[in-house]
Order: sequence, then structure tokens, then C-alpha cells
Amino acid sequence: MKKAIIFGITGQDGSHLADLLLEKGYEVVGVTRRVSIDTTSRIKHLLDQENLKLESGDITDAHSVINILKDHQDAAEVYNLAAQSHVAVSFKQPALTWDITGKGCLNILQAMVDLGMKNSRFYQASSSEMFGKNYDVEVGMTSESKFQDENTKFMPQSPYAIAKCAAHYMTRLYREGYDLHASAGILFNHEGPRRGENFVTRKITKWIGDFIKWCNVNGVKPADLINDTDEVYVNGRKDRSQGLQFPKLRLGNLDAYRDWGYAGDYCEAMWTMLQQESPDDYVICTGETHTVREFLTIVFNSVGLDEWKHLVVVDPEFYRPAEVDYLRGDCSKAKQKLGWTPKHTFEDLAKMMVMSDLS
Ligand code: NDP
Ligand code: GDR
Repeated sequence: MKKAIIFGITGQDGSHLADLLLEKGYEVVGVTRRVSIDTTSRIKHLLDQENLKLESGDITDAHSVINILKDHQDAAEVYNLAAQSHVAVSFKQPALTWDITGKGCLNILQAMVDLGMKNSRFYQASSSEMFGKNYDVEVGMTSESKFQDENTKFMPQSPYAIAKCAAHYMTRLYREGYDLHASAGILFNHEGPRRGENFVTRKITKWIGDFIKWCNVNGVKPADLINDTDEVYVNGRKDRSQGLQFPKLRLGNLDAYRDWGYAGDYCEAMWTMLQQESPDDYVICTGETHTVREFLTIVFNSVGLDEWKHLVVVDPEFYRPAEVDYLRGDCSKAKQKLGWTPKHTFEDLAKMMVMSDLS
């Protein structure tokens, strides 16, 4: 039975990857860190599987990393999905982000070399954020389109992206310098019902789910709602001070373009990369780009609301010191070499997330 180690198993991707590997008959070792509350909600459905073992560790602690790898040197695959993965948080906690998202990767790679894990394959979760401000331009007969692929130069725009660039280059160095089977997936944004609630897509669908439930419980129809600066409330039913009001959805930059796909599809790409004879780097994306504003329109329309502007407040608190304006990937290499294509469209993804938050 093949064994795989997942650093970051409690996260969105870690949970999807654990589903996939267990389905494929792997023994999965998941690394979880000690925190004051239970963080296993995304893998709750897997906890009684005998092929899943959880180990306690933290990738910023090189001792804990080496001890876990020493106990599981027979692992065929090691996936590093652990990160402080929130871009906005990385501006407030840059050193912590560096330690986890940058140096954490080095701790794993060096431990693999020190332990002589030549037969283990390594996956690094690199990110489209590494492209930052940069893109290439494809010139067509009548128009030009911007894109990023494996040859686009990195121009990172946040402490998170800089830490990811360091980990990405470290992965390449250990592949070339130590002959490690180390691959990096440069994944564009991927979401789903398990997405953390402070990333923009899930923040929006969670708000819609809560809002619709509130409307249903209170017998409120959108036509009954009065628009106020910070909240919507119902007039003529109860006094506003008695609490029949709902805070508006507060967001930052609505004009950023992102190439959003479904997390389950992207975890299949991670696994496929490690099945290749030679390690390499691959862009994983849908090739489509949409603004946050477009996502808002799709998800509000899907619950029968044609208008959303009166329900949303643009709050500068959610602006970032530096923004990534435009991401649209080109995953021709992954299509050709891995035979990978995304199965879900942007619309599928948006509707899947709303449905899940409505239930
Ligand atoms: P999440 O934020 O959902 O999960 C991050 C995981 O890392 C969690 O399991 C978290 O544990 C764990 N972790 C954080 N700090 C440490 C630490 N010090 N030691 C050990 N584990 C730690 O991220 P995603 O699942 O969305 O993303 C997975 C990876 O892919 C990340 O590296 C992310 O940066 C990268 N990525 C994600 C993309 C996306 O769109 N989702 C796109 C491109 C790259 P805990 O539960 O305890 O917090
Ligand atoms: P991103 O994802 O920064 O691309 O990183 P996020 O969902 O946080 O932001 C996407 C875009 O939406 C804008 N935005 C807001 N973002 C958040 N979180 N909250 C808001 O209220 C809000 N309003 C507008 C942002 O400014 C941004 O332009 C994600 C993470 O998963 C990274 O770990 C990963 O590497 C990249 O995707 C690819």
C-alpha cells in the first residue's frame, strides 16, 4: 500500500487530497498542529478510516518535521499544502507568513535530503500570486489577451507571494541540486464549499446563505427591505431597534480579476504531477477570468436577486496595501503532459458554493 504524507491536511485542499488518496487506496498520514480548538471539521468524515493517521507537528519547527518524516520514511509522496495562506493577513503578519509559507517548505525539503528519502516524491503548493503584477500578452488577429503560464516572470505583490516564490525556488533547487523528485503546482485560485470563510468567494456565499435563512425565518421579502448605510432592515413589521435588521456584506476591491476553479479538480492535478516520471512545474487553472463583481452577480442571481448593490458595502478596511489586479492562467502544459483539464466551470463553482451555504 502506498503511503502519502499531507502537511496541511486540515485545510481546504488537504481535505480534498485526503479524500482522493484514500479513495485510491493510499495510507494517508496527515500532519495537524496543536491549536486550542478542533481544526478537523473538513476531515471529520474521514476520521474513522483505518488508513488515515494523524500526526501532530508544525512545519515551522524543523525538529517536528524531521521526526514525522523519520517515522514515515517509506512514504511514496509528501505534499506540502501547509501555509499561512491569506494574502491580506500576510501584510499584517509578514514574519509569521515567511516562517510558515516560506521556510516551512525548506524544513521539509532539507529533512527529506538529510533522511535520504530518494524514493519519496515531493509536491509544493505554489501559487498564481507569485505572478503578482506581471502577465504576458497573446496577440490575436483582432485583439490581445493577457495570461500567465510557466514562463511568465514572477513579480510578487505581498509577503505571502514573496514567501511562496522562495519556497518555489527552493523546490526547484532541491530538484536540481539533490536529484529529489520535487514538483510545484502553480495553482490559480480554487474554491468550493470547504473554502475558508474569509476568502472572497466563500465570504460572499456564506453571507448569502445567512441572509436568505434570515429572510425565511422572519418572513421577509427582498421588496420589504429598506436600504441603510450599513444594514438592510424591515420597515413596518417591527421597530428597527428591536433587531429585525441584517448587516450588509462588507467587501474590498470588487474589480480584481481572478481565474477561479474548483478545489476538487485541482487536487487531482497535484496527484497527477507526482505520478510523472520526471518532476516539473505546472500551471493549473481554468483559463477564464472574472471580477469579484461578476461573481457577486452570478451568486445573487442564483438566489433570485437581480440587484445586489444595496446589499453590499465597499469598505476600505478590506483593501490591501498592494493588489494583484489580473490573473488568468494558461494551463496548456498540464493539459498536454498531465492530460489534466478542469471539470467544473466558473458558473458550476459559484452555484455549488451558494447551494452548499443555503443548506
Ligand atoms: P488553507 O488555508 O485552507 O489550509 C492551510 C493548511 O495549512 C491548514 O491545514 C493549516 O492548518 C495548515 N498550517 C498552517 N500553518 C501551519 C503550520 N505552521 N504547520 C503546519 N500546518 C500549518 O489553504 P488551502 O487549502 O486553500 O491551500 C493549500 C495550499 O495551497 C496552501 O499552501 C496555499 O497557500 C496554496 N494555494 C492555495 C490556493 C487556493 O486558491 N486555495 C491557490 C494556490 C496555492 P490549520 O487548520 O491548523 O490552520
Ligand atoms: P487571493 O484570494 O488573495 O487571490 O488569494 P481572496 O479570495 O482573499 O481575494 C481575491 C480578490 O478579492 C478581493 N476582495 C476580497 N478578498 C477578501 N479575502 N475579502 C474581501 O472582503 C474582499 N473584497 C475584495 C481581494 O482584494 C482579491 O483581489 C487566494 C489564496 O487562496 C492564496 O492562498 C492563493 O495562493 C491565491 O488565492 C491563488
